[in-house]
Amino acid sequence: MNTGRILRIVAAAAILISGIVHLDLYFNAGYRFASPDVNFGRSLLLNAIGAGIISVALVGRREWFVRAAGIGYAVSTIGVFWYTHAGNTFFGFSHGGPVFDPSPQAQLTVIVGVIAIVLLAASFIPALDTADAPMDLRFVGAAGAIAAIALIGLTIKWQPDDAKSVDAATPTSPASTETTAAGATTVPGQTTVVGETSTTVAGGAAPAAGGDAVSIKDFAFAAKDLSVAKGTTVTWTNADTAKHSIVAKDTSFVSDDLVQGATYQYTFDTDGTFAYICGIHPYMAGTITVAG
Ligand SMILES: [Cu+2]
Repeated sequence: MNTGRILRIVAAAAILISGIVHLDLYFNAGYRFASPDVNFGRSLLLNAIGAGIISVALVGRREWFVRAAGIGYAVSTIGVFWYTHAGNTFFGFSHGGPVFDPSPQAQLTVIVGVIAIVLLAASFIPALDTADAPMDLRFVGAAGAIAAIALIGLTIKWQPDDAKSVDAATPTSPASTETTAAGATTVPGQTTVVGETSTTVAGGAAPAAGGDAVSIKDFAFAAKDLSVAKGTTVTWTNADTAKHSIVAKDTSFVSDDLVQGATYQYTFDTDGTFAYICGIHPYMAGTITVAG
């Protein structure tokens, strides 16, 4: 095995890892539904599929454009990471603030991306890129199978987590209702969220009475884990300058992005523990436990 092929195989592994991370993010409701209007998940899926195709091609082929595609994948992936962390919006996703706080997934993606760029760039040095012996097709097939198992298999592995939380939170008795900040409207419940409202409280208008409060401050929910009685309306208030949002793991409630001072309310009419995260910073997590 020559140096060029080793460089390409290690780069292919790095790119495959990046693709798997993006697939994992796709099954993370906070990223997939980072924007209420745009399906950010499509760009995550596209990234994962592209990573799978490019990594298999890199194992089997040494053409310059295959290696260039690998570099292009890594550069554009890191580029989007940088772009969204600079306050810009990509497919409806924005990091939403000037704070540089990459998630563990983002850190891993950047590291493997840099590895892929360096190795593939090195493969353009003629001394390192001696011609391959003809590739054994079984080897290419095995690489393709590994990529397919990693991408499709892990897809299946991660689905039950979403399904589980949906099961746990599916209303069995009176369905959940959503209330506007004015407390006026209720939306007859269904697991699909319809018509929830988040409001910008310009003058600091008091949220509807009787709700339990969760403040969002310093990129954390407080209280992180809240227990309420059935029928309680919980009010989240964003005290940070950065935008945050509330996204139930089962997506039974999803707020718009909340600017500083904005509130979001949801009435819990079903027993259970409801995990949620911030759609912009998915490492921000909390739970609401509802007991009759
Ligand atoms: Cu946030």
